[in-house]
Amino acid sequence: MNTSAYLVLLQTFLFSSCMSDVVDEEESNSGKDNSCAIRLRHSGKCEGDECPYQVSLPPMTIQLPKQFQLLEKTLNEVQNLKESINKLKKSCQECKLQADDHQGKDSNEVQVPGSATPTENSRVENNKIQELQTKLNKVSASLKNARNQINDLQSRLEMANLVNMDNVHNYVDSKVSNLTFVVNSLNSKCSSKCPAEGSTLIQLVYRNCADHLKAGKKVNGIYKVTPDLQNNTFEVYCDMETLGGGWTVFQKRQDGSTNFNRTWADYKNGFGNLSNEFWLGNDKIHLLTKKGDMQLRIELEDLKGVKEYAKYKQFYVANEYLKYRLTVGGYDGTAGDALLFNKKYNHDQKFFSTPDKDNDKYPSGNCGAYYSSGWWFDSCMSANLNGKYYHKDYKGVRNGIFWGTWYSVSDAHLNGIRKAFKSVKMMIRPNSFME
Ligand SMILES: *[C@@H]1O[C@H](CO)[C@@H](O)[C@H](O)[C@H]1NC(C)=O
Ligand SMILES: *[C@@H]1O[C@H](CO)[C@@H](O)[C@H](O)[C@H]1NC(C)=O
Ligand SMILES: *[C@@H]1O[C@H](CO)[C@@H](O)[C@H](O)[C@H]1NC(C)=O
Ligand SMILES: *[C@@H]1O[C@H](CO)[C@@H](O)[C@H](O)[C@H]1NC(C)=O
Ligand SMILES: [Ca+2]
Repeated sequence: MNTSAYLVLLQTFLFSSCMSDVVDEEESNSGKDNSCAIRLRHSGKCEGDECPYQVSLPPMTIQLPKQFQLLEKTLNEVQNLKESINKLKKSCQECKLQADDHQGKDSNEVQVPGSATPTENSRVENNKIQELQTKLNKVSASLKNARNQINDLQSRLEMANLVNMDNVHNYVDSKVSNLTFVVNSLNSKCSSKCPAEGSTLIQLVYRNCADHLKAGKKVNGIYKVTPDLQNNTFEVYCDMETLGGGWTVFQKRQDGSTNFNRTWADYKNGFGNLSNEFWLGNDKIHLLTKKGDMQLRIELEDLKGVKEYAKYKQFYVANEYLKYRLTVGGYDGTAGDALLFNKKYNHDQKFFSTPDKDNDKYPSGNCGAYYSSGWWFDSCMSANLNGKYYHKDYKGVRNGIFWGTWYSVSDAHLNGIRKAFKSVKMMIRPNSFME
């Protein structure tokens, strides 16, 4: 079991409907039984402000050690957040009514452009949103603190390896994403309906490039994203043009300026230059894909300028504990399905390997070292987009950028000549995104 699993327990308890739902209280009476699968309660005597807790997750119970006083603090802050969201919601409705009023009156008047000053109402709205944002940040920081404490408990809880953490994980993720969704939609509803608020749409959390696009950003470039409130905000490159835009790019090759023959640590944290060639980093790719609804799009261009693409409906990279295992499927495109080539060469469900870390399926060597690349090697590969950048076709070890269904493994007529590629791009976008 890993660290995030304990955080999951914490989150589950924070966001589970047992605490009554953050926004829709009217609906919380119904379906109480199945929404309340996980419980956390005091168990035993407190010593000072340290109380033992017990998490019940039928059919098992986990006894948590005492250092969980932070839970209460975090819980209170979530409670506060809940209240401010409700307040915001209420004032939002008032605001909307006034906005409608306003429109009614306006129909007989001539509006002078630029003369409208923000009403008292919208200023109040603005403050509320800022307040809410501050609170959200606080809760996020508090969750990070709680995680540190939970880290200390990791080894002891490792014994209790009975829970199917995937289920818990999914349950919590859907709760958290729903909360974020509700906050975001509430927020955009409010600021778009308020008079004189203009086109400035304030968003609390941008999870990825698709969120930035929805907020009106239409220019390719570097943006900040927070895919997971418990983790950090970081920069990504957004492709806002291809097929409606909203793509978070996590790999780019175009001129060979960045060396991809790198260590596990480099692939974990990312390397290169977001404006040019880079690998975003496996931890970040994990955070971006963990909600499980990302599609992958790969764009390839050969030295003659011919362009092909491969897209996959499903794309998920697990965390470091699971060696960044790849889940990929649902191919469509023109370049061929080189990731799931055949029984022998299949990159789905393979671990990540680097020249200094052999997690591959090849028993007598390290594919990462042999092909100078970090990749989800099988034994070894039918695709490797992190290979060496060659400026022209080459011979010898096939350690260049490789996509086995385009320039095939068995192209006899190529006479041992390896094809080089001019550019490669790997990027993701939520499946729910509407073009
Ligand atoms: C998200 O929350 C809303 C309002 O509480 C609810 O109607 C909806 O069913 C929830 N969706 C999911 C996927 O939980
Ligand atoms: C990759 O790096 C290793 C270790 O630094 C080095 O021995 C090897 O020659 C490099 N491969 C290429 C193709 O540059
Ligand atoms: C990244 O690349 C851009 C464009 O090539 C360049 O202007 C910038 O200085 C580079 N940044 C770093 C940190 O190397
Ligand atoms: C997310 O948090 C984990 C645990 O603290 C950390 O190992 C990881 O590097 C973080 N990821 C990012 C992208 O900051
Ligand atoms: Ca091996």
